[in-house]
Amino acid sequence: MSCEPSGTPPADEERLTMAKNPHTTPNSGGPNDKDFKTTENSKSEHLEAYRSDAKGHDLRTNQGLRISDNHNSLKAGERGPTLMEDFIFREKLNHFDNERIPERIVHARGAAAHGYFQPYDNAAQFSKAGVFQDPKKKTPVFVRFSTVQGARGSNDTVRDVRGFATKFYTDEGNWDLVGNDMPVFFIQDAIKFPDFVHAVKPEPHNEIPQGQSAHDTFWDFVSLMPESTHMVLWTMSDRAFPRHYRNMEGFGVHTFRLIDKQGKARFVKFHWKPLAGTCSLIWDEAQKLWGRDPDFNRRNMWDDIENGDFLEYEFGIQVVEEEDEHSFNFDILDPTKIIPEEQVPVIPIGKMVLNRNPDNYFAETEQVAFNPANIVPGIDFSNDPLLQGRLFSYLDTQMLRLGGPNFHEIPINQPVCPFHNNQRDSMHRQTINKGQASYEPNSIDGGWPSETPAAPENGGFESYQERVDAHKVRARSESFGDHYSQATLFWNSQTEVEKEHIIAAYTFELSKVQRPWIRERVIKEILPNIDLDLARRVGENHGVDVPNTPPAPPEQLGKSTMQESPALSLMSRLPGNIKGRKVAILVADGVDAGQVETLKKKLEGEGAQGMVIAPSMAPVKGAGGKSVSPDEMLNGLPSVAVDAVIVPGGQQSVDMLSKAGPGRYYLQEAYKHLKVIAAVGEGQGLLAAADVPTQEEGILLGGKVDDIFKPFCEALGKHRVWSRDAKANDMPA
Ligand code: HDE
Repeated sequence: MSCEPSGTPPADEERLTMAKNPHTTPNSGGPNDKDFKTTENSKSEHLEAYRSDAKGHDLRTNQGLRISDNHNSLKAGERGPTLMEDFIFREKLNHFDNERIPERIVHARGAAAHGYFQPYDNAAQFSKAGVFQDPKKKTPVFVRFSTVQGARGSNDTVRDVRGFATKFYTDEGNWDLVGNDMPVFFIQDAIKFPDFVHAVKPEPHNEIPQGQSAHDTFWDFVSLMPESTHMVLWTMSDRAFPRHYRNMEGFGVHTFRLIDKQGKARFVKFHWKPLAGTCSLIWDEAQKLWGRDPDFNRRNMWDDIENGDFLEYEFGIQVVEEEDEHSFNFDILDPTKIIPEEQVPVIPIGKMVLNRNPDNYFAETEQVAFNPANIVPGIDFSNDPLLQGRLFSYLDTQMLRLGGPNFHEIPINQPVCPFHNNQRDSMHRQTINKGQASYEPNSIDGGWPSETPAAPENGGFESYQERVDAHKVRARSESFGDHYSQATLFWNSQTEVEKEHIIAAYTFELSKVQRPWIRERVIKEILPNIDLDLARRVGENHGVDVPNTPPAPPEQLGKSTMQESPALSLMSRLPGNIKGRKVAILVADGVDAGQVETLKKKLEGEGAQGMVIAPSMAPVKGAGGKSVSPDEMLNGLPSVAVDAVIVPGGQQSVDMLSKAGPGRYYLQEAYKHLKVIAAVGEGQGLLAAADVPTQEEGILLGGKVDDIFKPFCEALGKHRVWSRDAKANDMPA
């Protein structure tokens, strides 16, 4: 049977003209060093040479041969064996067989976007880095968000840390800020990283569980490594499943250095503050989303960027003068510690906007290679032993993952400024280096490429000249000995609702641990050092008695100088508006189409998205005969995927939704997940049918859209109806 593609191919002449398009090769020389300046679009302009658009082109082999039949392999007779000679078939299969590259060892699942960074006018005083000098200049960035534990195909909404890695394509080379959405880490010394990762990853004998820390090896390791306690507590909080990447904070974690034009160095912590506020899912919702929409976070980012609703973050720094290095009750080089914002405020120094989706997931998001060692003049490292280890690890891992040392030539990894050196050859070399001399100094090629002096006006990189005078030892500084005081600070800074969620998280996670001695070790030997009440509550849920005093030695308990740091609660940065929120408008035949239209418009006016949800995708006949087109179906966009629900009027519509299980369930589930619910006119009947209380905070009823809209926006600005939490926990799933 012949199977030809449908559609009429273009006439021969037309096809030939289109195919004459000369194929582009990357400009290996790049722009002239001296004249070079990035623009906001320079990364996309730079990638232009590599973009391949097959529209209007003939199908050819990789050697350029036009293919006449892409449906049948070459056989000895129509029903005979395939011939070895079929080089077209073999080339195609061979390329396909080698399509996959090793996924990242950690942070395998990710989603990314392009955008720009623009400094405010106060940034240059802290660092001579070009990226901070001109408030009018936009530097292109590429940001990849990720989960840590799961494989590339795992779920988005698992309980995990999120990676927040930013590549700034600056005029002076790439600066990678490879951070996370939590400000501390599990271990203090990089030599423990393979142990930690082996413990958290799916267990080696059966590769279970995927994307989870709720298993024996993780809890075994962390309960034997008290330094992990602070970070584990963060991961037991709702921060571990953000509502949207736009609602996450980002942190450089380590202390770095900034160097100003005079050569003065200051210690610094880097922060990303989401302009849309901090919002998380709740655990039951996150779990349901594993099945309902495993791509929840990446889909929301993709859709929002396509809709022109961009992700925005403010970049901020905490600055510590060198002479104040030892003025804290912890060591600023210890990556299990934060510098509380109330102690050293975060100074806003710029803004980042993510406004363009990648063209190709593999070429950009998968092949991007971040490395904390990629810095530019004006930024430098500290001696944090975790950071020092990372400076080795990232380059090393790219060799295997991206197949050799030329991965910097992959378009997404190339700096946008020119780069020339005497490195040569190896796998997949793209650059065709001209000239005879690949060494320096040389007199054959005029001495090029040549060094750049380090003085600020010249731009050559120079490491900060820190004095180091010490014995070579394998040891941990005593100043890293406090493992609990900041965990206690985090716990004390949570609201009651957040504390309840943390207790539930420890209870759940430990319920998945098979070995009783590991559960007991966590409950008896770790949790009481954070807070006795936390330990008792988790202990009660596991039938384990808890000591009356913290069992850790005093040096591990540390001494906190602060009782609370309000900045550590997600509630301190609620959005306050409804921008970017998804609101379900539940409809069926007979709905008041006028109200639906008004609601959609008003929501759009506030920057939110009103999604019309109906029992099926068939057009809905409105009460007055006007039809309404559904955006999604009740079980296509379930309540777990939206932020709030509104039920408009129309008796027939409400009767239909009340009769149908999915209609009632939509409201019940939204109620359980603390969502704001509003009903207009007859819409109130659906609340009664679903047994959803009507006289409560966060339930808004009215005769007209105008009656409910303002209070609806105010309630949704707080993200959820927190006062409902205790009651909702008792509801059936
Ligand atoms: Fe990473 N980490 N890491 N890490 N990390 C990797 O690099 C490593 C650490 C972070 O979207 C790997 O290209 C060591 C802290 C992010 O591509 C690898 C240590 C923080 C990403 C690696 C750490 C991070 C990675 C795996 C302890 C927050 C994903 C693939 C010394 C500040 C970047 C790769 C992306 C990825 C090593 C600890 C963040 C193996 C040895 C702390 C966001 O090189």
